[in-house]
Amino acid sequence: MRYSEIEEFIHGLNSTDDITVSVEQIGTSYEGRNITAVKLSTSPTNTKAILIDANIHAREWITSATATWIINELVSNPTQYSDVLDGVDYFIIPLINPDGYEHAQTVDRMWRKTRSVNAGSTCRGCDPNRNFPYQFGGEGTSSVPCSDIFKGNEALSESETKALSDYIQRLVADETVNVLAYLTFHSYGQLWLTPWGYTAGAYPEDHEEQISLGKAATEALAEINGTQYTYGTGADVLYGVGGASDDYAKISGIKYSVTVEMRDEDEFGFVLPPDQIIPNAQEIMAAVREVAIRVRQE
Ligand code: ING
Ligand code: ZN
Repeated sequence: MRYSEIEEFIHGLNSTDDITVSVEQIGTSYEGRNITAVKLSTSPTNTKAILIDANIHAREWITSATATWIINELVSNPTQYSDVLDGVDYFIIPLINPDGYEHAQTVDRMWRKTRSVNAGSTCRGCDPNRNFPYQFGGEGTSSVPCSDIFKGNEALSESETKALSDYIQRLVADETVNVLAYLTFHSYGQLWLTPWGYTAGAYPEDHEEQISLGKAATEALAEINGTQYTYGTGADVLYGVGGASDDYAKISGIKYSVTVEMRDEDEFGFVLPPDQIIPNAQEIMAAVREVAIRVRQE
């Protein structure tokens, strides 16, 4: 779907007796597009919640397709997903970088960054997953505007990362909401990446719990279609990254924080064929169910 179709889909959602859908604009992109969050709730007494975002990197199209599939599935059949929905609210931002996404849709399929203008450079944008204010400018970042991992001139320089950061801070400060998990949807590689992502060999005090959820979620995921995921800290499994959103969510007080690298391993990469959208989404739903089960136990 294009940005406008995703917006139409979101704004066309309706609450029913079984599920309440609330749509909120949480920010505006550099080029003026809406950044939209969807809240799903099956009970006004819920406090526990899971926050999900997708497509912070423009070319990772499978991620917004999966987020919208999950929203549609939960809103259409809430009673069939009681293990996902009971006692747990969802805050889902299906397209956090709409400018980059539209650029990838129309001009450059491999675009990754935002689309902001960099003073003194003809290269646009920064890597939004290097732009958060924890370990900003650390490993795996660049100060060169033309780099695909350009961190930006300062943390939260981008309206997209500011919108997400403000939203995280608002939810964390809300005494009626207890956000216990943050999932940020990326592709590709079939990886379940836990904090810390900023450097190898660094672990939060609850590392064992992050890992036990990673094991449970990736095993449940594999049961759907046999897709194998690797789990571990982002820096141990991949490479160290400063200023990423998962570490920022963790340091902001969200217990479980995960970068989910969806299909595939390397055959099609970012250009995943459309016939893999639903199988990918179905197996990701199984992983989300495991996160919900864990969150319910907290
Ligand atoms: N990968 C992530 C990136 O931002 C990552 C990998 C994220 C590593 C967070 C460690 C921590 O580079 C993709 N596909 O963007
Ligand atoms: Zn990514």
